[in-house]
Amino acid sequence: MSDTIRILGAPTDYGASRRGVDMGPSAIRYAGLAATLSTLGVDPLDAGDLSVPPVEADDPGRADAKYLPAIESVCTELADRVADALADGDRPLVLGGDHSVAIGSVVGSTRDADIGVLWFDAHGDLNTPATTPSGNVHGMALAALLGHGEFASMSWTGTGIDPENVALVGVRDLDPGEREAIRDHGITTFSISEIDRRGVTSVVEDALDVVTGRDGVHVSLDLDWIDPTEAPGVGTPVRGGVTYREAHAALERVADEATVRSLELVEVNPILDDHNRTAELAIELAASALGKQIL
Ligand code: B3U
Ligand code: MN
Ligand code: MN
Repeated sequence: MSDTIRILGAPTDYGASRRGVDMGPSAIRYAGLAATLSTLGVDPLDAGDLSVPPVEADDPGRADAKYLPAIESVCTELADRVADALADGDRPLVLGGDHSVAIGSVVGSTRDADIGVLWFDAHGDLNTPATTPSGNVHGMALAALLGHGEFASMSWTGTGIDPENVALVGVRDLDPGEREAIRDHGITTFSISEIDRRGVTSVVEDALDVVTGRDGVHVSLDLDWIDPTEAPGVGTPVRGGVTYREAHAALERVADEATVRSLELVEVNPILDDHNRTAELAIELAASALGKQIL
């Protein structure tokens, strides 16, 4: 793999109930993404944004999976763009957008490979249209990738990823149907309480044991994983997240122990942010995940 990071913006908010995450890619670029990546000795290649029709122009359609056809079209294109980047030897860095874009990133990343998925999130994103409390597809992205419920019959979400190669880290807000999904499908899940008890490094090492040893790892970083005091600019803030240092420690372990094949930064909402600090944090954490050295 070359040292080029191919930046792909996916400015969507179809999967979220609040406007603003569609501006995430701009906010992250404005906060200095390319300059930070250059200091790591990698070559940032900005491939621009996918074209996404404005949400106002579309009807949400079914209440239990809002904007699903629009999400399908964005994710189908994103999957191709991610797979193309990898085929050219570049590493894709996807900028969301709400977390539904992960359906495109992971489908693309897994197309010609056997990968693990590390999902850092306050939420489980394991709802299906049958269990969702909101109808928002960002709360279903991981379930879609694992082919749960109705997603089993949708070809555009299919990855063939084994639930054994997935780890969910730092969750603190699960819906009843998501708890059932974790139990029924045996998804390795580390709650925020486990991080409290054992420390983030030990938890992330266990998560890495689950997801490594294949063609690399896809890191899906939902910024709401971090405490809202540090990351206020997210669509659905949940109190009690990981601290700034814990977040860095976690992603530094990922860089040390895994081959990061693809990465995504999602749910940055500049409308709700404080002077773009959540976008800045997203960049810093990407740098840690890509092997930034302090000394
Ligand atoms: N679990 C809830 C809330 C939620 C999920 N992801 C985010 N919020 N960002 C749902 O709507 O599925
Ligand atoms: Mn999420
Ligand atoms: Mn979340």
